[in-house]
Amino acid sequence: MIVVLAGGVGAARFLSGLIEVVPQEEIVVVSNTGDDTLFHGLHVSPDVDIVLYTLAGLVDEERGWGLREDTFHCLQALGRLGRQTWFNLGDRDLATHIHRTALLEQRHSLSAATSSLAQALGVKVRVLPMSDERVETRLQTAQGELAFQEYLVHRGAQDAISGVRFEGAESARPAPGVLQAIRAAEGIVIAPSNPLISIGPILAVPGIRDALREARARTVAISPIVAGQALKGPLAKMLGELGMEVSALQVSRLYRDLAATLILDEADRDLAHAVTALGMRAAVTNTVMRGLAEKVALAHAALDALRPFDKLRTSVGSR
Ligand code: FO1
Repeated sequence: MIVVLAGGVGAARFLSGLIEVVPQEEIVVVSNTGDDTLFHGLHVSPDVDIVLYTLAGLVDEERGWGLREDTFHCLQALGRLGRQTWFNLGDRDLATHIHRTALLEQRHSLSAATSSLAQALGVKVRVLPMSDERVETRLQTAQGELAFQEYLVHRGAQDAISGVRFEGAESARPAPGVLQAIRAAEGIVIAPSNPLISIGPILAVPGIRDALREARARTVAISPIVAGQALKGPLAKMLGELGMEVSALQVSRLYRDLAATLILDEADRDLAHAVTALGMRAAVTNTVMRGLAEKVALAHAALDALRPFDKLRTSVGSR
């Protein structure tokens, strides 16, 4: 069984390659829920939905979120009523949030709601929220503290950040099955997601970081930074604002206690020795996933990196 720690779009793209290589039933996703928020009274769980829609083959590929060919009539009608419309909830996407919210109101857990959605969408991968309890990613800016979607979508990530906090994390518990999956996994992949605001909230749930530390030898991380730029989203900007280097080497510094291997892009081959000096193995391959062939190749590279070192064909050490 392979466990994947996942944020949104980057993780979902990686997973769409992984399911071509590993049977869905043998994959467990631990999903970030720090982005979750209430819109119009509905519980929206963006990273969970991005992964579910992608695995179901229903995602809008261009945006990376939402459902393909969805319409926005309800949102327009809400706008006419004076309601906020900056978060684009499609008409069919709304069904997901209505169903999840109804289940939560009937005292089902977020895990149960996620499993119900996965089943309805025909997704066989086990998608687990990191926690059934509320953990909210909040960003410190000159405008004060902003909720994650407010920062990212409403304000277009324009504010410089001076800190990140995960409200509720201290008292949250890992969702049922998360720690067991990490302990039982043959391999763990930290997807090419934002380490600060996608993987960070998962690690902030007490117990998860410790379980991962114990599984370090079986863990590989994929750098979401390529040639000093983020594959997607505001990661490069955030690292710079927090005084960190914008490079795959910085990713290595963030994950060195959790993962034995870091997968770097070909463009960052020069950093391999510095990564090794930090105590991680470096595997170099193409990490930019444009089409399915590249996603599948990256999945193979991750699985190769999970094999013992002497079998690691992509590693710099064996060249
Ligand atoms: N991202 C946007 O940039 N703009 C949106 O209007 C937006 C709507 C949205 C609706 C449902 C959903 O599941 C995701 C949505 N996202 C939107 C993506 C989301 O804000 C982020 O990409 C994730 O939170 C980060 O992984």
